[in-house]
Amino acid sequence: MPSFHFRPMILQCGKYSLPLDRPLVMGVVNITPDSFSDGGRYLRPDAAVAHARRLIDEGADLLDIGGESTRPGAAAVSLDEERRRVLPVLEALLPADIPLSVDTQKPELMREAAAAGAAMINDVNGFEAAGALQALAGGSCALCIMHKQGQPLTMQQAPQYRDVVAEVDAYLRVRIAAAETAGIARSRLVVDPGFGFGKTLAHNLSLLCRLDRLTAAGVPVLAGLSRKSMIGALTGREVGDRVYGSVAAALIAAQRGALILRVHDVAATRDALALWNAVESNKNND
Ligand code: 9MG
Repeated sequence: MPSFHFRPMILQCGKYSLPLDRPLVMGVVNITPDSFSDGGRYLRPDAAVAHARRLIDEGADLLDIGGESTRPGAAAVSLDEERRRVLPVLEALLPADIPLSVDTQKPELMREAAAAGAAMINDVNGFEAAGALQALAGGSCALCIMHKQGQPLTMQQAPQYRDVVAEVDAYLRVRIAAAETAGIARSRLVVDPGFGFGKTLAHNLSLLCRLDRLTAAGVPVLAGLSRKSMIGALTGREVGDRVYGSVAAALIAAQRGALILRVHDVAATRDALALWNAVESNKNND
């Protein structure tokens, strides 16, 4: 935790300027029939909005709304279908006055979501699609640049790295530079190692252990570990039963410098962070 005199990074996130003086909790809102953790539960817009409001009540600092599953092997969704799922939920949540992120890989939807009031675009494809960075260059919304190896259909078959931490770090730095070249200020950028996206358990553990290395690029790090297969592999638990493991993983990520935690279980994560924050703040009294 930063000390009292520490000047926090500020993330420009649409109309919000978020001081990153403590890790923020990003609640996941999946409007998909097939997400690995909660697929189909919130496919109807009113169910998704009600779920989002629950996450806000639990203390979410921001929400990530997605209309296309990114789990390994997931079916692609057309632009029209993704738009039909995401935009009504985004619009219904704007009055909640909380930064809303849209998880999409499609430049057209990035542009439409930003125009509709999204404060962040979260792209598991690192804004590599033609026109993705340009779609956002003129505005103020934040960009979460995530690393993945391969494509969702096959990415978990045989991921390989010589040095996973160095390679992910190098990729993220290249994408930061690409965003800056496209005219996007560094203060709008977030990076993410992409746990589970073309990574074995050993790769995920190396990245979590050395997350501090990724913070050195000077851009806030987002970590998404919640309910992932890595937690299942380490605890032996099914996806609906991974809350404790997910909270532990989020706390470890925060301790290693992650400033945004993408989670399904907002209340549980907030409680764990409250304890950590209290202990860390107490250091200043010593
Ligand atoms: C959409 N999505 C699923 N997992 C994710 C993760 O780990 N990070 C980000 N940025 N997005 C994710």
